[in-house]
Amino acid sequence: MNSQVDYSLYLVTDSTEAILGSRDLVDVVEQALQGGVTIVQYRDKTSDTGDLIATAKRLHKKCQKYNVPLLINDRVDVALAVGCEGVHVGQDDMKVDEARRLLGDDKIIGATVSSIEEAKVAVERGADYLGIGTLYATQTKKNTKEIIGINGIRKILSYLDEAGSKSKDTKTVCIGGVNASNVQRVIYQLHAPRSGSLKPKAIDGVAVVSAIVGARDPKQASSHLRQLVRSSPPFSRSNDPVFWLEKSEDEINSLVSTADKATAAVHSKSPLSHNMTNLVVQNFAANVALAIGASPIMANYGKEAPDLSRLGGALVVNMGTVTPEGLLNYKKAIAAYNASGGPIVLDPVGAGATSVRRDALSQLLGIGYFDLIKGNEREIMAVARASGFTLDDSSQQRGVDSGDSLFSLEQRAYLVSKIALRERNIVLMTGATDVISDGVRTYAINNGHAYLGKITGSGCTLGTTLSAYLAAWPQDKLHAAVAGILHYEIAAEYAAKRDDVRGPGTFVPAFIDELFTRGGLVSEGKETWGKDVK
Ligand code: 3NM
Ligand code: MG
Repeated sequence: MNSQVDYSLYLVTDSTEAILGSRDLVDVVEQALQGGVTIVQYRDKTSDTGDLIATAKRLHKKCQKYNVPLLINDRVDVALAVGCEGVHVGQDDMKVDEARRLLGDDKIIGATVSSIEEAKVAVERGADYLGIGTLYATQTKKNTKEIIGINGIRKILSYLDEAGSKSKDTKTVCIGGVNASNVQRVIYQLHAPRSGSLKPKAIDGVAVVSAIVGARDPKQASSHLRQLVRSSPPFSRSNDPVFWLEKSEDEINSLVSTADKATAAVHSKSPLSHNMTNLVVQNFAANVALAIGASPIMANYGKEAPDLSRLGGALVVNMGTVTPEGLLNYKKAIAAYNASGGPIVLDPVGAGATSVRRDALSQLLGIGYFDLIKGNEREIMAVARASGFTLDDSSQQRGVDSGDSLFSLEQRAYLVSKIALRERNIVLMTGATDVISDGVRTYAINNGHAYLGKITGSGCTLGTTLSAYLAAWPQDKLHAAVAGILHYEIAAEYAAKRDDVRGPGTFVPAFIDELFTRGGLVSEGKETWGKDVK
């Protein structure tokens, strides 16, 4: 029976004044059933046993009407008295195998876990599904043990994936702070795309309490959640990933023609490039955006973001000067752009340099989806760590400028593609050779000029450039980003070659000119392109 259970929208009830209020729980659950919840857990930590059984019986009648399983939190005796479909046990409750002996093989038994060790034990004892939490801090359950975030859930999913068929078959839901504003992103981030014949283990559903029980209109809230759970988030890629390809001449030619089209699209659409950026580069970034044909706005106040996010442009979050207030502003803007589907470029400037920046980066990765993350080698290594990878090299970044490479090109390509696969986005590691990947397709680009390393803000304004390309050519964001890099770096080459350019100072105005005039001519620089990375 368990294999047929639909865990996708899992309602956990709450009878407290703060969430249920003075309403009748059975009425609220019936409305949630009408809205489309797929499974219900009756969770009541305080009522007397007689009342628990009476309410559970009423709930069971309603659930049966909608053909939805009813589970009881903690109380195996209540489940037995009611004859409902199963129980959910916490770490301090009856053990899964003991509950199994009392309930039999046909009943559903779920367990709360927040670590790999707890998951291992619950699977061994025969749990049908795991409730993994706490995802995000929640007012609903204040005594939760640990907030584990997206990465904590991913670690448990990867463990289950690799620990044998029994653990692989165990279903999973995540719990804690899930609501309409984050549910699509959470599900997206907990579904690694298929790679070859392997289909990595993904979350089977989300469990919510307050987003439904605490809603003014529980029916409307659940039907909205159900619709969100079953559809892709606004930022999801329109095209399915294709597998890693050896790039042929044809493919390179098609990339060139896409690059030209994307460049033309930037000019014709003149997309908004909304920069939340640092004090050092604001003016330069605005000039670069204008030169490539985009419309810049430098707006660091998060409250403006919902309006700006609806204008068809893209957001750059540049962490160059991170402050607590700035972080709150970023979060508001990220939520707004994720909601509208407008692309976001994350530029984690100096991310590895201080604990404040590392912490800010993991907070941002935990609360938002970034279509593209760009940085130098050290910044991308900090991104890898924040995304849950363990790296051998423990060296911390010293400044915001990039030093010599620690890795071979192949290693950099591997790292970038792994992060992109996990984050389901595009990752760009800049350097003498830039490496960019969406986890499946990976390119190395050798364009650019050493002067870019001698002026301030060349990395930041590349981020600005990429935002305009993602907004103008959303149908293939990876190729749009490659086009943006080529436009930017080929312009730098032309500028550096000019007779009037004698050093970094004269380079800057020449670079802006070349960005402006060479904008439509990406294919001209084709002969200088770098080789693809295998
Ligand atoms: N268990 P909301 S968090 C019942 O982490 C429960 O095990 C949790 O409520 C755990 O959806 C939680 O309102 C409450 O955030 C989740
Ligand atoms: Mg419990």
